[in-house]
Amino acid sequence: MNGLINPDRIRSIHPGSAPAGPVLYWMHREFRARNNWPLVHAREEALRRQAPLAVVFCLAPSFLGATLRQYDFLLTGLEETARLLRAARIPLIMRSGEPPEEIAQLCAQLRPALMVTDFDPLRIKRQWLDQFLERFPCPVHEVDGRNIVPAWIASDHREFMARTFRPRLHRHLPEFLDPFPQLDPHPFPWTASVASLDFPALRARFRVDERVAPVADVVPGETGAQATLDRFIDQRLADYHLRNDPNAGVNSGLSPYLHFGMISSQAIVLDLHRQGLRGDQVDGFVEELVVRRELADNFCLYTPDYDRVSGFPEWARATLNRHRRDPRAWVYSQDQFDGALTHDPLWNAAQRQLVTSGVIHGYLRMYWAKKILEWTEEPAEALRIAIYLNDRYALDGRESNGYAGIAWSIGGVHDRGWSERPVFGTIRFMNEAGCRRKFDVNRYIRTWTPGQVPLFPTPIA
Ligand code: FO1
Repeated sequence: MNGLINPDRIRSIHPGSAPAGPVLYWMHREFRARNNWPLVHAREEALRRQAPLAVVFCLAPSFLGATLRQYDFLLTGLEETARLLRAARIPLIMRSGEPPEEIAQLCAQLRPALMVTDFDPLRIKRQWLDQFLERFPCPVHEVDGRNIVPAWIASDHREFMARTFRPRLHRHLPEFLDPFPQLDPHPFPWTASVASLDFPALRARFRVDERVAPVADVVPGETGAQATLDRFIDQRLADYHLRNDPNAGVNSGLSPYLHFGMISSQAIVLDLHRQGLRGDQVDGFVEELVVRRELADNFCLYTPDYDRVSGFPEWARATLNRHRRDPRAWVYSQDQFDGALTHDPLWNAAQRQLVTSGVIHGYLRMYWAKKILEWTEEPAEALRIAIYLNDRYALDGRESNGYAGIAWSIGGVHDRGWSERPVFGTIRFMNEAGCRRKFDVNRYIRTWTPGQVPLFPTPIA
């Protein structure tokens, strides 16, 4: 390899002539200065051209139902990243508005030699990039800063099971688990004076729903992410076999940071190796961190309708269809689910954990989504409600991992058929008895619904 980055991490999205000009990195998924391959590549390209380098962020007026909770987390973390970039003499230019329009206007001023940007398989991000290029067709390199094995290398098609995807990934890992270079100060100073907002001005532009408040006990940003990882490794990893017990409190707490790209999964794995950590607990954690997450990007990259019933595998669509007329013992509206007003104290507790803490425990998220399937008139409505609630309250919603997890629960994505039953057909079933075999359900209910006596009224006839 000629430089510091494996060229397979880079896709040239738009060739075109490269006039002399600065290099820009449009950061919209990997909100970090350290261990960031798109930034490493942008810097290498700027060095090669002896050109200035700047990072640009555009605050979108809305983003998949995000509320103040997620925007506050993102911007607070981004302030720290801006300081780290400034220490490397790389300015963070900030704009607000529709990203394709704003970034194109900025490029019309700066006439960059090259735009580097984050890979993101979500529909909205493909649209941003397409609309940007319609307005300003400049050379664009897309770099996968999210996955250890770039999504287009891991597989060139949709993988239907982790079982077939895992060996592909493990085959490529040695080649892509290379160390990140340090972010040294950039030698070619940024001299252009361009319009850029500051953080108070950005916050003043908020037009988001403020009813979902920021979460108090999670510190946004790269330092908070690293501290959370260190605490997990020191205090919880050894007990990670208890990860399916929501009362055990052994999960890493890293999902909000991974969602906003404030920590790199590759850097986490390199950290584990550097500390000589291995064994079943580490394997279990890496399975969640690498195999499941990179499978989720594979799902969204190769399934354009990843958030629709039509994106479910054929066997799942058929079985759900066969049972779409089955009577539902309970039927709830979006508002009843949102208000944790079902007959089921366990489901209500899971919803309150989501609303209160911005995260829902992994095992319970499956139960939570499956019950929405069971208690709605039809699968499309269940999928819509589950995505709406997850995107509205979860700090780690609005990304491939969330869409794949909900599609697994409701539509058998990355799963197989099980014994047939009403409503679910052969979609894997979960119920409270199953949860009671795994963990202390009453304790979890008490934790998340203080004062609520578990009520079991008679089902709707
Ligand atoms: N990316 C942006 O470039 N600009 C935004 O204003 C923005 C808001 C936003 C709000 C909530 C959220 O969950 C994500 C948001 N993102 C924004 C994108 C986001 O950071 C990435 O899509 C995820 O990190 C994907 O993993």
